[in-house]
Amino acid sequence: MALERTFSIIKPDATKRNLTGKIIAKFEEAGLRIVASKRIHMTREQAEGFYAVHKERPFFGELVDFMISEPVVVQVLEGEDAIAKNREVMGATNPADAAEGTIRKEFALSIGENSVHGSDAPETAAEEIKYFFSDDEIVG
Ligand code: IDP
Repeated sequence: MALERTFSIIKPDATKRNLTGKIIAKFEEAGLRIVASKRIHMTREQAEGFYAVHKERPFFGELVDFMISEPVVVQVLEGEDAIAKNREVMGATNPADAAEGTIRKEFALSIGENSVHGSDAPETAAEEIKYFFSDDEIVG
């Protein structure tokens, strides 16, 4: 199987509780390689643009407020089947439904403050990577 890249965000609830390293360890243990990484404080415009697909959802305002409440760590993860592998390591959106050993089971606080974002398909992965990274920031 070919190498694939996916986009990840370590969300404000996790950076605030100093869980960045523990979450990165989960990615690496799953065979995902971090080929780009930066800590940023998203602007409201950036967060609204990133989550534009959810703008009609009732939780959109709450989600944007949360995503700009603290810094986040945006990353590109590379590996075989990286998109599915990352979704598996993340666990279900709602930590109450997440499997044992997943990031959201161990660390997430709620369905909204759920510690990580990960792309859900090749098209969104490509778009999301481009939204935050230029080609020269990704070192495979
Ligand atoms: P995903 O992050 O597992 O792909 P999505 O359904 O795409 O889940 O939702 C995007 C993000 O929106 C979630 O990770 C979570 O932070 C937030 N979210 C989803 N559902 C709710 C909700 O019911 N209340 C508050 N926030 C939510």
